[in-house]
Order: sequence, then structure tokens, then C-alpha cells
Amino acid sequence: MTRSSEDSAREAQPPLATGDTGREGEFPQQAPRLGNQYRDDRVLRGFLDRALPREVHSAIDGDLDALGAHAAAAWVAARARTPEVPVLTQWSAWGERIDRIESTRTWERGAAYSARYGLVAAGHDATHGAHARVDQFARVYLHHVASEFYTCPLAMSDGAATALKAAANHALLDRALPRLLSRDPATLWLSGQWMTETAGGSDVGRTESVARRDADGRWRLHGRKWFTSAIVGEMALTLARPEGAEDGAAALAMFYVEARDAAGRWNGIRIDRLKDKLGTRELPTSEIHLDGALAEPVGELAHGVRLIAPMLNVTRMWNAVCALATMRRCLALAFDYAQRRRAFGRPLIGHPLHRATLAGLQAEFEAAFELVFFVAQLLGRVETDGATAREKALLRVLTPLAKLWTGKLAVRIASEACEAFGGVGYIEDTGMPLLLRDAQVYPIWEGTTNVLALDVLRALDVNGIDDLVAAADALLGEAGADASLREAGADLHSVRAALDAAREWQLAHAAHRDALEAGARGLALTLARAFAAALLARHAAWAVRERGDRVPLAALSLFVGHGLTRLATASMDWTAVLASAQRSAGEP
Ligand code: MFK
Repeated sequence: MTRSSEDSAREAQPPLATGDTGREGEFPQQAPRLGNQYRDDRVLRGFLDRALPREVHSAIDGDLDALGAHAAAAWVAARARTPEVPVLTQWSAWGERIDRIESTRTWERGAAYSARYGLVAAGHDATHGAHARVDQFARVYLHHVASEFYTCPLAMSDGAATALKAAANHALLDRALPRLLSRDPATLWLSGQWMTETAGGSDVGRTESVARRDADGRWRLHGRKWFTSAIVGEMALTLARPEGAEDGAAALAMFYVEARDAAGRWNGIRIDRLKDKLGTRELPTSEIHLDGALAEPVGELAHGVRLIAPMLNVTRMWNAVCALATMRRCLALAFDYAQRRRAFGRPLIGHPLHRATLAGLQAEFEAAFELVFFVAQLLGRVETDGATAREKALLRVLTPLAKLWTGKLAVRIASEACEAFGGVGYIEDTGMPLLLRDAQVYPIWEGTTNVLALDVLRALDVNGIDDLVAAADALLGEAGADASLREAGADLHSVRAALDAAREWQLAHAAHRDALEAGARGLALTLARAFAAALLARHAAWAVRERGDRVPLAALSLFVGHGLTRLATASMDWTAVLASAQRSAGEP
């Protein structure tokens, strides 16, 4: 958006009402207003001030400011127009199969924004060394809601760039990487990740797509992909079973596919339909058939899940950042409205229960923010070879923890934010229902909460739990060494106690796989919350010491006060009794 169109969008902000009763014929309530979403974001700015060297923060400040201004203007502009959805046209008037997708207007501008602000490129840019991922994810966080989920294919593109680098296939890197990381919209490529199939779903090892060699010895893919969110992209990474290979995940191979041939025709791809989804409706999520699509193996002709895992971990990181962005938008709107809206003789924010409700959500958000951006820091260090083996192991387990916790929290905060508006929060053109519908994708996109909780177990199976607990302990030690935090009575004992409880629970259940899996969510949520509390404590100590700012301390106190432990041991017998007592309409 140009400066002038941003200005005109800002001017389009709903007029301020003169009082809380209004004159007849005028709308008596004030809509919430958004300021510059970077300048107004105390949490983001505090994190960047602490985590980035001053020169890096200054270098990116202008871009973040522009993205923050655009975020506010785009929110107003979106409320002023009828929502758009992509349209698939499968056939031309003359009977030709064309499978053309018309994108929404916001999506048509997606490449320009992504390239201009380097939403993918910044994460791979050497200019700021190990800070590249913090730089990138600050941009993504500010732009996500305004992008109307254009961030989904950007996440896949980032994941594809990361997986191609890990596979070190130089021919493919030479061809695709400059395009995926382009800062010019004319040359920017989007990548898909075509993994989910009807038979498999999360159980990717049951993939039915087959790779066959044609008469010229080239690989061609045949099969059906059930969720392909970036079908408008130029390429994709996908999994298929080389013909004749055995069953199971280990026999799958990862392939690189370009969506169209040199003449612009689909590369053996048919789009069956667009998904009619609960939310993220601007996103042309598709079901497709691969009908001899020309493809290239990225690495060995096996272990495709292992090869695609770097992509999964990066897209899960995007999922967590986008979930944070939704939380922040919900809270910004709810807090603003609480100051404007008067009820029972005072603004909503003056009512102790309303204030406590919003402050409690804000505290959860601030803890989640610390965790997600800590993972971004770690990712940056690991990718620039500045990390120890322990830090690599920590990144492996914190990625699913951050993803699963933020996915659930975003739904809760979006739901509470709707409620904080009362009846009007249930009304479509306030934009609040959209935030709630969209939030429901975060616990599903890139793996459900349960899949992610089991992935945490997978990571703990390899690296154990001790290093995670030790890393949290070190953060607490750093925070506890600060006299001002001690004097303020920060409850670090509860954080330590939650970590100890998680470790004891894991050890006690380690030999009982069913019980361990049944409690994996509780274990994961406890670890996520306790680690986040340790990070928030460190940040609060810094804020008091360096800034005389006690606001993060307030967030820490409320967050710890909500309780950190979510451990639960389900009786295997009773869960079986209850589950088998549920009626089924017939034999499955
Ligand atoms: C934006 C809006 C979107 C719109 C709507 C979208 C709706 C949702 C649409 C989707 O479908 S999104 C895609 C969601 N699907 C997933 O995220 C996949 C979920 N399934 C998993 O995550 C499974 O855990 C996984 C397929 C990764 C593994 O299943 P398996 O067959 O049990 O694999 P296994 O044998 O445990 O692991 C194979 C190898 O991968 C192992 O390495 P080795 O071969 O060296 O032993 C694992 O260690 C490795 N691995 C697995 N997960 C890893 C990993 N390595 C690193 N990081 C990980 N996360």
C-alpha cells in the first residue's frame, strides 16, 4: 500500500462518538481503534531492545514501523469492504481444462509486500548474522493479520528453502533458492508443501502417491494430495513412494516439483476443488491430483519424512509466530474497546473483573511471546553455526512446544476477545468472528496438538529432559540474581517446582508408554509454561534493572499465578471404559 492509500485508510477509521449515549440516528458506540502496531507494541519493542544489538534494531526499525502502520490501515480497509475468497475455474467455455485460480485483492498484493519487506529473505540473510530469524519473525508477526494468511505459502517457501539447504542438492538450490529468497516481486517464488493425503493425514507414512520413471528415465508423480495450501505457488516439496518400494515412512522419498512447464501449462496437476474451510478463507487450499507430474528427487530415494522435517520445523515456527500475531491483535482491540466503551457508569477497563480478565490474557500472551521469540533466536544461532549441541537439542524440543501451546492459546484468547465485546463481538463486520475462526487453524495447521505432543516425546526420547530443565534453571538463576526481582517478590520457586514436577512425571512414566502418551499434552504444556515463565522472569529482571519498568514483572506475577503445571495421569483402565461406552452408529 502506498503512503497515500495508507493515509486514506487511516482517515476511514470510524468517527469517534461524542458520548456513550449518542444522538438519535447516530451509532452510539465507538469502534476499537488500532494505532501503529509496531510503535504501540510494548512487548515486541521490549524484546527487540533486549535481544538485538542497537545497530541491528536501528537498521530494521524503519521497516517495522512501516509494517506496523500498514497493519492498522489494512484492518480498517478490510472492515470497509466485503470479504473476498479465491475462485477456481476448472473449465474454459470451450471445454479446455484450465484450473485457474483468481486470488483476492489482498493476495494479489502479497508478493509485493513479501518481497519489499523480505518476509522470507530476511530469515536467510547474512547481514544481521544470528539475528536474521528474529528480524524476519518480527516482520512476519507484524504483517500476518494484514496479509490475510498470505503468510501460509510464505511459511512453506521458507520451509522449502530450509529443507533444500539441509539436503544440499546444489542444482536445485541454484535454481530455487534465489527465487524463494527474492526481494523482487517479479522473480519471487512461492513453494507448497504437499504432504497430507486421504489415507495418511497426520500418518504421513501411509502416503499413497507413487513416483514412477517414464521412458526417458524422468520421475513422474501419480496420486492425490488432500490439503495443498500453496497451489498458486511455482514449486512444491512433496512425498511419494518410489514404485516398488516397501510400505512405511522410511521408504518415502522427497521430491521437488514445479507447478507449471516452460509454456505455463500445469505440470500434470489437476485442481479438484478448493476447500470450504471454517477460517483462512482467503487462502486457496486445494485438493489436487498428480497425474504424471514431472518431479526430481531432492536427496536419496528414501527417508522422505526425515528430509522434509526441516521444512516442518520451520513452518511450525511460522505457525507459532502467526498465532502470537492473532493474540496480539485480539488483545489490542479488546483493550482499546475497554477504554472506549462505558457500561454501569464507567469504562469497561474500570471494572475489576473485566480488567482482571484482560490482564490475565495479556500475561499469558507475554509469556508465550518470550518463548516463541526465544526459539527464533535459537533457530538463528543454529543456522549460523553459532550454537552448541545442547542448543540444537533445545531447539528441537522447544519448536513443537511453542507451536502446540500457542495454537491452543490463540483460540482461547480470540474467543475471550469476542466475549470482551459482548454481543457486538459476535457480529461479523466487527472483524472479531473472523479472528476467532482464523485462530482455530493454529492447533491444526502443521500438526495437531496431539501430534505435536507426541513429537515432544520423540525429541525427549533422543535428548532426554535434563538439558531442557537445566536451560530453564540457568534462566531462573540469571533472573534470581537480580536484587530488584527478589525484592519485588517474584515467585521463581513455583517455576522451579513446575520443572521438577515435569521431570519427575516423565521419569515415573518413562517405562509405561501408553500412560506417557496419554499424558503427553499435560507434560508438553507444563514444560512450555515453565520454560516461558523462566524466560519472562529473565526479561522482567532486565526491564526493571535497565528501564525501571515493572510491567513485565506484572505479567510474570499474573502468569505464574495462573499455575504452570498441567500434568495429568489418566487411568488407562478408566479411559478405556469410558471410550468403549460411547455409542458408534455401526461397525467402522
Ligand atoms: C494456514 C492455513 C492452513 C489451511 C488449512 C490447513 C489444514 C491442515 C492441513 C495440513 O495437512 S497441514 C500438514 C499437517 N501435517 C503434519 O504436520 C504432519 C503431521 N505428522 C507428523 O508430524 C508425524 O509426526 C511425522 C509425519 C513427522 C512423523 O511420522 P512417523 O511416520 O511416525 O515418522 P517417524 O518414523 O517417527 O520419523 C521419521 C524420521 O523423521 C525420524 O528420523 P530418522 O529417520 O532419522 O529416525 C524422525 O526422527 C524424523 N522426524 C520426525 N519429526 C521430526 C523429525 N526430525 C526432526 N524434526 C521433526 N519434527
